[in-house]
This record gives sequence, structure tokens and C-alpha cells, in this order.
Amino acid sequence: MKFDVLTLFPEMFEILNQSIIGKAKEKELININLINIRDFSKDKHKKVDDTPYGGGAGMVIRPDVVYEAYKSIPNIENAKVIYMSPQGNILNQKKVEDLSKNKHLVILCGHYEGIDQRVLDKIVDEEISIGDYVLTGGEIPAMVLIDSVSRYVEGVLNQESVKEESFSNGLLEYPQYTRPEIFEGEKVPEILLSGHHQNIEKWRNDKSLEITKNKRPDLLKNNK
Ligand code: 4GY
Repeated sequence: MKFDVLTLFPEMFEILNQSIIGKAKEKELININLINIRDFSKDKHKKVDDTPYGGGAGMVIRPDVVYEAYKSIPNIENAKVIYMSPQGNILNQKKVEDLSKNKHLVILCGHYEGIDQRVLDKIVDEEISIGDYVLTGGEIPAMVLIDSVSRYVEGVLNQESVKEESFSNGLLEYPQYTRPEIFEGEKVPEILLSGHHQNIEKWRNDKSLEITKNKRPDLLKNNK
């Protein structure tokens, strides 16, 4: 799976060289290509933004610079272009799974007061939000999207974990335990030591349902 990221801050994405996503990049299971929007400025000072028409605080990213950066992406006609913004469709596990069906995603990151609306109207296929709060830029949301979607790419996770875990059945995850068997006087639930796989599976399913009812009853109505 290929991700092209259009950003003014490509250095922020170095976090993705760590851990599971870093390994997936090394194995070329995913390819994250960072495109610095500033490289497409024709200005002698590499300026990419300007003051908003109509007045007001802050700076707006120019449409022409973003459009040039966008046009530099090979095979762009077969890609889905996403703009990270609080105005977008909320990212949830269903949306993540749907996005993982794409071979090529282009993620546009805004900053400052945002990007000139005209280029957004021209190039964006879907606006996506990671939640109802405002960040300083779309870079962290882009990383959230890349991380969550990459987990669905074959080979990125070791085992069966994708299907088995939280949300795959629309429910929250059951509790996990490991050694020691007794921690500060608290024993591991007996059933998990029984070796009786059917009983263990039933216990885990019951726990998932109980936890979901208590912590996130809304999940029992919505989504998948
Ligand atoms: N929430 N979900 C989000 C965000 C920052 C100015 C437009 C969010 O996705 N993106 O808060 N983005 C703003 C910064 C330009 C995006």
C-alpha cells in the first residue's frame, strides 16, 4: 500500500520509522512518500502562504502551490485524496477498514488557518477527522490514519491480531493477563489457566460484551 503525504512539515513523520510501522516500511509492505509542499513554491523566498481575503488572523496556504505539489504525484488519477480536517467524516474502525481497500492514498495536511478552499474543491475526494477537537495541523491526524490503516495490510501484524481484537466484532477488547500468576495478591482469572479453549473463548466474549455495555454502550448501537 502506498501513502503520499502532502505536508509543510515532513520531519514530523519520522515517528513512523519506529516499531511496527517502521518494520512494515523496511519490509516494503507499506510505502510512505513525503512531499514537501514548500518545494513547489515559485516564490524566491519559498513562501507558501498569504493573508486571508476578507481579513482576519493568521495565514492561509496558497492553492497554486498545493496544486503543483499534487500534480507531481505519479499515477494520481488512480489515488484517493484525503484532507485531514475537523470538518471531515469521523475516522472509526469501519472507516479504517474501508480505507485499507485502497492501493494508493494521498493525504493532504493543512496548517495555520488552513488551505485555500478552491484547491480543496478541485482535488479532495474525502475530508476525514480524527475527532472533535482542533489541532495545529493535519500531520498528527495523517499519522493516525496511516497507522490504523496499515494494520490491515497483509503481513504488518504478526498473527491473527487484526481480526481478533477490539472493534473487529464491534466490541471492546477483553482484559489480558500475563505472568506473574499472582501480582500484589491479585490472581489471574482461574479460567485462563484451565487450558479449556472453548470456555476461555466464551469467557472472553462475555467480558467483551460486559465491558462494552459499561464503558461504551453507544458502540452496541452504531457502526458495523
Ligand atoms: N481534528 N482531524 C484535524 C485537525 C488541524 C488547520 C486544517 C482533526 O483531522 N484533522 O484538527 N486538523 C487543522 C489545522 C488546517 C486542519
